[in-house]
Amino acid sequence: MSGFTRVKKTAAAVAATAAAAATALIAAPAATAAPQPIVGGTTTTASAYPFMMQITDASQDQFCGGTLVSPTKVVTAAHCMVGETTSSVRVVGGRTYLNGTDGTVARVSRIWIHPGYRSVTRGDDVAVLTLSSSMPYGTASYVSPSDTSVYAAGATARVVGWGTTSSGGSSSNQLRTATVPTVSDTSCGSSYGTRYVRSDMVCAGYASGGVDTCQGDSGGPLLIGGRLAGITSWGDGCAAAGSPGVYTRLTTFSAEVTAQVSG
Ligand code: 4AZ
Repeated sequence: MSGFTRVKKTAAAVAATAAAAATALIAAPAATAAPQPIVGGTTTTASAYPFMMQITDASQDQFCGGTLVSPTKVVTAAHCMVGETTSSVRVVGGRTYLNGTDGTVARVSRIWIHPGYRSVTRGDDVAVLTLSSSMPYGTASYVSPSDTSVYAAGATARVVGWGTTSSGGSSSNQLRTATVPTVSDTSCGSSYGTRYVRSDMVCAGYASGGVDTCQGDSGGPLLIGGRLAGITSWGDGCAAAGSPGVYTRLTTFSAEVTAQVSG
């Protein structure tokens, strides 16, 4: 794995690593990053994104994001759940701030990790948690298997999370959101080579970088047209030109997710 690849699920203990200067701008989308204070983006609230869940340890320390898709089901990344047990994790809804004590805390009764999951760069980075109690918050709808057109290059996607606001930086106490354009398979393949698995992944970000998900955003949503279309998965660093964020391509896993949500 590249030394720049960041897949840690916690914001803590990530060594600051200077991003390599991009040597080429590949199939640059016309759009450039809007000047904004995740990396880039703006603060938001749990009320604005009621389906946005904190995945925490038993002490309610957040290490990943998740998306509430039914009152008792949360979609997140497989890599967030490696080594976790139903006793070790909690799901927190309705909490805008990492240091808040408001909202609703649920225990987890079942963890489904995609059976094919091996590592983020090999795909299958999806998991579904079953909660022991219902979350009293609005749910997100998610893409159907046939909705593959949502990923058309340049589509506006929204990301949400409490992750670090720079590569190797600190987590955001307040929930943040940003928009990023989807990137073509050809362009993302040029960035990442064989680590980009077209069937299982989709990339998003500006050619010039500047706006991206980062450490601690993993497991959280990539929303397109207001629906869950991706899961924050990996990337080489954060917000660097030529290294877009990589997300789980949810259309590929939609039927399997539905089987878990229904079952
Ligand atoms: C992470 O470690 C992570 N820039 C999330 C997103 C990206 C990189 C790392 C993409 O949670």
